[in-house]
Amino acid sequence: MSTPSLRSSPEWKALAKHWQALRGTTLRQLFDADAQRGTRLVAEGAGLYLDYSKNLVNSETLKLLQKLAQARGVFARRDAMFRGDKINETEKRAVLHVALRAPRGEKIYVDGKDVVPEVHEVLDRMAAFSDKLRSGEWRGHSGKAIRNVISIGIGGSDLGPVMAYEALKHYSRRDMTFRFVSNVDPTDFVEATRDLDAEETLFVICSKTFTTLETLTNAHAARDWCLAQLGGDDSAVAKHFVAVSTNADEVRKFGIDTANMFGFWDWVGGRYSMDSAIGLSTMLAIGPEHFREMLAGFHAMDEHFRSSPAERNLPLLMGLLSIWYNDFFGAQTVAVLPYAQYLKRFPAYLQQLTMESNGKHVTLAGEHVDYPTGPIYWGEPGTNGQHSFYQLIHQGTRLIPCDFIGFMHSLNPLGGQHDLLMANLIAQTEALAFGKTPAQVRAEGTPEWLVPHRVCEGNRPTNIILAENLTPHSLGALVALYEHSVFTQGAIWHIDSFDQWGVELGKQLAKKVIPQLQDAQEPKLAHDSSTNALIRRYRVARKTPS
Ligand code: G6Q
Repeated sequence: MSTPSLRSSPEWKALAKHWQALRGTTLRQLFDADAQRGTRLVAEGAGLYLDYSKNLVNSETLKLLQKLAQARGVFARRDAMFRGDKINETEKRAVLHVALRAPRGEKIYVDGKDVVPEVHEVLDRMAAFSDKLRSGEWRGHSGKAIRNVISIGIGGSDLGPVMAYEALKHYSRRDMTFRFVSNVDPTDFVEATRDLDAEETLFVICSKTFTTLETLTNAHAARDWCLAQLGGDDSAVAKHFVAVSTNADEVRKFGIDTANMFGFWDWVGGRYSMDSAIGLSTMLAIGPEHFREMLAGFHAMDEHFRSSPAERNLPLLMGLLSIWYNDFFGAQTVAVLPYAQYLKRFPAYLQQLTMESNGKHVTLAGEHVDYPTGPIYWGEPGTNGQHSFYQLIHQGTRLIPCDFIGFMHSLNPLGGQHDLLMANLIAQTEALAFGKTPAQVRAEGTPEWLVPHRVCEGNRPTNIILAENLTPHSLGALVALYEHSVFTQGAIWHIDSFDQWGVELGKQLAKKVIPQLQDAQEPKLAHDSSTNALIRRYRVARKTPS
């Protein structure tokens, strides 16, 4: 794909000129000039409400950003994704996480084959297995029902399941234990299993490739742990291990019966896979019906993204606003601040989705970009963050656009606590937008020398995303909102949001060093002097008892 330079396009130049004109304007002025702004710059879709009025934009900005989207082919690329075209150009793959939540009967073709029936076949198998396990019909090797599920995976094969389990804990089986092991640090596995009985434990090994070092290492540790408790009988593996993978050969080699394997496809990227069989642990926790509700939430947002007009299209608006701050204001990060304790892993999940997707330095044509791409996403649940890093957002020297996420009702109502939570969300966005002027600070009787310290300049932009309740449906819609916002940004930058060559490199790197740490013979080291010294130091320590 040949890429006309982004920065020299008329749409970009128009935005740059507009930015020059708008940059001195404050949110206070924008709100004063338009009494309806807070109800005008809002949009709704798939059960989510987006208030984007507290952004440093006016109608002209939005128009110009939409023109940019049009000129950069965002809509054509979106349609190509939904059609099953191979838009992951560096891996020559379709990008069809949207097919994972397509309703039965919809048709989406990859290489001439409708993939929707296969998706539902796997979902049905997952549901049948979940029902069996949750009802106690599926028994462990010694005949006991399964009460503990440990999902082993890493990156895209872990972050989604962990996040979804935490987010939907309210809907989960409370008489079962669900844990997640990802790190090759043995502590992760040991802590996850120390109080469990292997007779009642099922391992779900999640790996698209089934070759990932961390996951395979932990899977072997799990097998040893299991067999040690179950009398060393290899046939126990069939009752205590299932696999989620695209690689049947490796699954078989590991010793898992492929009858206990749940497949997915190369057109599902790791970070886009929580709604594929990678979400088996989610389904085991919340049950097939809730899982399907979650898929319906994803699908509702897909349809919204596909068919809503640009000015009311939530993911498109969020993606364009992100471009506005990242590329024109020079903002380097975005804070994601869920006012929901259940979403405590949501920022970590989003870090992978956003940064692995759009952390790219060349265009699809292989040219070095001359504009900043993917911003850094980070965050913590509110109100906790208010007592730590919000200081920098309010009064620091950096511009940090924030996404505030909240729910109208609590799943755990307790006195007026939910009101306090939401009051904080609302008040923070107000304070960030409008700050506290010197006059306001003085009116509080503040001595003059203290006034500059207490002034908050405001003008800090925020998106506010609200849903009625945290449900499987709203979680699905929320994740899809970010997926498509990431897509929009990547499409504007003309980068491949669906490859991850840097991650692939990481997978290779340690392989060379491992034998150099472990070999009995002193290895011949030809790294740089720092790496050589570190390896030697570790080898010495390794021989010394701790
Ligand atoms: C996701 C990435 C990466 C991947 C893990 C695990 O988009 O490719 O995070 O999910 O490296 O890979 P496997 O599922 O193949 O073990």
